[in-house]
Amino acid sequence: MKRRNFLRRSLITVASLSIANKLFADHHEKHDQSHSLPKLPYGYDALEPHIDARTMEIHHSKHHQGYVNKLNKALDGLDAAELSIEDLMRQVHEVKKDRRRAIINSGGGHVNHSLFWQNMSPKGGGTPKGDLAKAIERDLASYENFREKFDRAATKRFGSGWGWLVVNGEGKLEIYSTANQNSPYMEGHTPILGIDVWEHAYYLKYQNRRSEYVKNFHNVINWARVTELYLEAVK
Ligand code: MN3
Repeated sequence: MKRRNFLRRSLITVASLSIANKLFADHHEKHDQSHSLPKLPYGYDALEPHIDARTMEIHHSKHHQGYVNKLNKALDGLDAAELSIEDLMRQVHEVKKDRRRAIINSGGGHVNHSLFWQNMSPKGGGTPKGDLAKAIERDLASYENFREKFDRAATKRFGSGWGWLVVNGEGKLEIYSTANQNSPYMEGHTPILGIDVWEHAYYLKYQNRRSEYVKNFHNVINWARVTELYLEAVK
């Protein structure tokens, strides 16, 4: 009888522990996993003349590294440190309130830049093909309309932020911009193409001419990779 009670109490404890939201919990062991700066898939000068080497070097090695460092610090001691960066941003509303803003800023900075580097290639440019081209025609009427809307979102975003092509919750393409480092994952969307319109992304070469930077970004878009990301998102 005694043994049965003990067993029941143990089961209740296990059940309530597994119900407790992991993201709220403090974690007292040292995490081996921490987020790290992804290697660029090309050289700093590979996107010249559209994106200059000095901008790429500072942007990747200083700005993105800075977001990664701040993210690891903000996650220190939280179970949320074990989530992938995409899952972390999807669930960031559940993170402890005193850490949430820091994790939105630094985690958003990490996930947004990680996508941005993949979105560009020295062999980029041209127009989307295949399934993505069909989806653009289905959801955004035409490539020309996509381009006009995307450029407008990126150019008109006041202050710092990002212009996006995303797959929304219904599997449809959408274009919009976000402020600061806010990520489309926070809205339950999957970003597949993003343009960084913080001044640090273009100021050395373009100064105040953001629209010229946005126009030239199209010369380096890696549509093959964007198409892969689209197919993964709608799978
Ligand atoms: Mn940036």
